[in-house]
Amino acid sequence: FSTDTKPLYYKVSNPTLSPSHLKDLPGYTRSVYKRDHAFITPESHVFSPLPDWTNTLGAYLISPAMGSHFVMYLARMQGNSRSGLLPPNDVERFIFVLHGTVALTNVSGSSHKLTVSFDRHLILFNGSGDAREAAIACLNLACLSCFHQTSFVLEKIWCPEPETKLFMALLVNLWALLGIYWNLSDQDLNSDGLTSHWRNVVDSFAYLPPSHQHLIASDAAATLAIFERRHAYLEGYKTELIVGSTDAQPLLETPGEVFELRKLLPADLQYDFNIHIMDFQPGEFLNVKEVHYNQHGLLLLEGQGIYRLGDSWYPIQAGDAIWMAPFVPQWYAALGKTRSRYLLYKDVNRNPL
Ligand code: UGY
Ligand code: MN
Repeated sequence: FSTDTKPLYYKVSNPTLSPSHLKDLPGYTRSVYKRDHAFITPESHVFSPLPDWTNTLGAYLISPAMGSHFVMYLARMQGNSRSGLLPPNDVERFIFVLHGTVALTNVSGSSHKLTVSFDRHLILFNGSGDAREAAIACLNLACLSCFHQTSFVLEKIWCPEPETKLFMALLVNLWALLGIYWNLSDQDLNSDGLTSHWRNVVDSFAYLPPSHQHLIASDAAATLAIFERRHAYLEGYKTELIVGSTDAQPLLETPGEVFELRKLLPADLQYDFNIHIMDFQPGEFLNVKEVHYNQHGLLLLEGQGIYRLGDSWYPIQAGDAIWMAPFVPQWYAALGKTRSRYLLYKDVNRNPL
């Protein structure tokens, strides 16, 4: 079988500082800071030890000093790292794993492994059509997957004999159901039952309610994108700890738009913000030239394109971050040859008055 071994969201930590001849030009940066927006690119990140954390460096990309009511920062856990036990009072926290694996433990002792895996595109190939060979190929796949603590995107099973192919598809899907790193979210056996397609859980996020004691720990290097804000309480409503993965979230309707939208938090009243994952194919763009009261924090996870903010137009690539103040005109068009995916903070469900 063939695999593409770049981890998912790899480009966020390893951005292409293109055009490359500008990368080392003294004093040059693509970063911009204006009254109603900021565009922050990796060459201007400044990391320093995060207060209350051990062996962790942080770079605040958005903070109230800009006018936001939230912070967005990157936390680089360097190995043998721990978060502080408590974020400040009434602060809620959202973490999204960009690289590596962390353990999240909460007060009651329950523990979750949050990881971002290799997004390997896999084509299973069984030339002879022999069922035993097929079983061995599938077993190899399962071992590889566990060994790399990773998962695969199965694109195609190639096999001359329909029965064997069906057998392989069933085996692979069985592992998908059993495997700890695999979580079947979409399955499609086509009409003649010959091909199988499923996507695995490939990333992880967690929402921690305000003042909720928890610990994030990592033995090896890991990078997180973190959003925090002081929770705007609503009487009679309480938020809950949430752990999840982008692929497990349903695709939502986007009337009048073409991008694919997933929300990582429930659209329920208790939550005063949401995190959207927005996917654009190259050539797709926002139809609405949005101007709205909500604030945004954005991290481009994959791809490249042009972001319009107010009267400025920015070439953007994976790893770039944006602060959008309320009412800044905003628009995006995806370019290049690969999908654009961004992570977007948006305050919701509260009267702006
Ligand atoms: O939901 C939003 O406001 C989103 N569509 N905005 C954006 O992508 N800039
Ligand atoms: Mn918007």
